[in-house]
Amino acid sequence: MSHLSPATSSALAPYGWDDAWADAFAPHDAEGLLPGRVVRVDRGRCDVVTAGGVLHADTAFVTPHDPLRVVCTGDWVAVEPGGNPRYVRAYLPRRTAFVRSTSSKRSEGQILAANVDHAVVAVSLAAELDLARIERFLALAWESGAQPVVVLTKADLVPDAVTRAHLVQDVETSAPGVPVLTVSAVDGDGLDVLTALVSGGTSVLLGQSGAGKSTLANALLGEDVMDVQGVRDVDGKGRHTTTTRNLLVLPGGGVLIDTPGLRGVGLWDAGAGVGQVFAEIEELAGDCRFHDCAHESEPGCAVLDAVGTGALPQRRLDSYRKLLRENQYIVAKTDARLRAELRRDWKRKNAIGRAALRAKQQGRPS
Ligand SMILES: Nc1nc2c(ncn2[C@@H]2O[C@H](COP(=O)(O)OP(=O)(O)OP(=O)(O)O)[C@@H](O)[C@H]2O)c(=O)[nH]1
Ligand SMILES: [Mg+2]
Ligand SMILES: [Zn+2]
Repeated sequence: MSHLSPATSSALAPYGWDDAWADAFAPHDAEGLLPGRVVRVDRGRCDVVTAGGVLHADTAFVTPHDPLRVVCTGDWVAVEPGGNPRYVRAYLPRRTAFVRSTSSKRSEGQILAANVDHAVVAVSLAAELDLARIERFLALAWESGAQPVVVLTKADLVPDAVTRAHLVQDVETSAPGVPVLTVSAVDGDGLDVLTALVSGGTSVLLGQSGAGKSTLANALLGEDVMDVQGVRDVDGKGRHTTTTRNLLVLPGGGVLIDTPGLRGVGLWDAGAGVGQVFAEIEELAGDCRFHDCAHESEPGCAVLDAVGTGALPQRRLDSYRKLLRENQYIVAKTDARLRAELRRDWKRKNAIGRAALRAKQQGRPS
């Protein structure tokens, strides 16, 4: 049981404070530290909302070399009651964390949001849909431990209902188990569904610059809190208007984190996430003749059969392979043992590939 006052608990409840957080905080309470949630991080300083209001604090104590252990928007922290500067002394173990690698070439992880329940991927309908990019976002979203949601924004720009339905369907086939919504901040279409979805727990808005994340945040807040800027005329890309990750309390309940647009999202140790994005492929794989089928050219491959009948789009399989490879590459860079295993695996796959090729050249069915 925690010693925290009921006033503290009720002041922090709108930010997601609950009994489990109070229990986790108990040792810090004993040291006289204050509980709070990080609502913004900016260059070594952060804003922490506490029962007594927002405090500015220094993160020097909790900024180790590992970038994944840096304090992040959404973290629950223990902050000093006073001092100049005032320090964040610890953060509570995260329930979930959205992590990406800053580039697909380098194995450097970056945490974008902590303790989120819904990872909302905003995708503009004003641009051509990039399903592979959506799959990439969703792999990280699943991996974070949050429930992913895809929100197709600017629906007013696709007035034709049939076209819209097709676009939604395309995304749905690329996102098993993920709700796909369309919204328009201009005419308010679909906002009620989104409002209901984000009214419980913490949601983070993710996506490219110009996708309309901050516009959505303002629509959900019912007031213009976040700055919004038009996309560039030349290429329709956003202007990177939002530069910090901001945590906001929604009037209808729930907490929202608006984030800066991402140029790219590299996978970060997201093997399980990739599996969930391609759940139907992993299910098919269970019916392959060989337990360790690589779905390249093996006989009795249920995945290739599904591609053959058209049940599984070739694009999905290609995308799955690409993300798996990228993920293995990133993971291998950080784990020598796995790297050795991968090399064995590649050798094995190459051997199978060569055998299949020989069989084909000799006119035998493979
Ligand atoms: N037509 C239309 N335009 C929209 C809608 N939502 C956003 N926009 C426009 O899209 C542009 C970019 O919106 P923002 O909300 O700033 O985009 P963002 O995702 O926050 O961008 P960054 O902060 O740079 O990551 C602005 O000109 C908005 O007015 C919508 O529902 N319909
Ligand atoms: Mg923005
Ligand atoms: Zn197979």
